[in-house]
Amino acid sequence: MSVEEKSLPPKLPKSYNLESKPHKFCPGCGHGSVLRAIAESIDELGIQDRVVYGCDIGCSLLSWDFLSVDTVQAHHGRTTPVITGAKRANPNIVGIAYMGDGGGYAIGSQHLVNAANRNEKITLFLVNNSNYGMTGGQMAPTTLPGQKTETSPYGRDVEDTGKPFLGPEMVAAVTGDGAYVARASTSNYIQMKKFIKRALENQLEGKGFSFVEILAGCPTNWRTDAKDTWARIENDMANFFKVGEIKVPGKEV
Ligand SMILES: Cc1ncc(C[n+]2csc(CCOP(=O)(O)OP(=O)(O)O)c2C)c(N)n1
Ligand code: SF4
Repeated sequence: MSVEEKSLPPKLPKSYNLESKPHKFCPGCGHGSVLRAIAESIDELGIQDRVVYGCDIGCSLLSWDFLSVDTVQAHHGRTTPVITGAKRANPNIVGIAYMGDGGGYAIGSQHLVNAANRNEKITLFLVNNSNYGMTGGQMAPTTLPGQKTETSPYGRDVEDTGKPFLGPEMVAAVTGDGAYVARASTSNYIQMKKFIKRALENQLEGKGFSFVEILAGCPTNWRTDAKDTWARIENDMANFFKVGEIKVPGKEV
């Protein structure tokens, strides 16, 4: 019996587009596990036919054919108003906007601020890998103090460039009642999936804006091996960006 015959087939989410697998992300990239958690949550909630998924500019756009759901791709941060428009036109859809920290917190940040302020009933997942991944690892609003990137070769100087941007904390401050806000990490898959599923449930219950930032690795631009990628997410990033639920409807957190 060959190795293939003896191996169990991988158990893949039903909402995956199998034709686009293996996916296009670099080995060890955090986008893959975030998208898997989104796909598993879609399956468990039975919403595959209702999802309208929007991906942004940046490595997130490599997910344009990742899922077998209705998909649209938009410019930096504009994914948020595009999905807002789809949801307002048809409130029965489940609108998901997916983007990186460059798209959400820098180049298209105005869209995040205003959608959050209006408490739009959509769900936004933002992957924070502390740099601009797709364009070769430039400094992003989330780059850690002292972190070396292509545009901060001596390490980020916060006196000069400001402190790393705290997205979920900002969203929690500007959203009204009914919003769900959390920060997750790819280093804790079970918790990450729980927050992702809750953010989708919050939209299904019609409560308010739902936002999850996810700490993730970009080993290609960080130039890290598996061990150092993990250590940076679990130690350096999680020490600065506090992981947990920040705003939950009807609950003090
Ligand atoms: C207005 C504008 N400025 C710059 C670019 C070039 N650009 C394309 S992707 C990208 C970085 C995206 O980084 P991020 O949103 O953090 O996503 P990641 O690739 O890290 O997942 C940039 C700067 C662009 N496409 N449009
Ligand atoms: S460049 Fe970074 S964010 Fe983009 S696919 Fe590769 S590891 Fe992922």
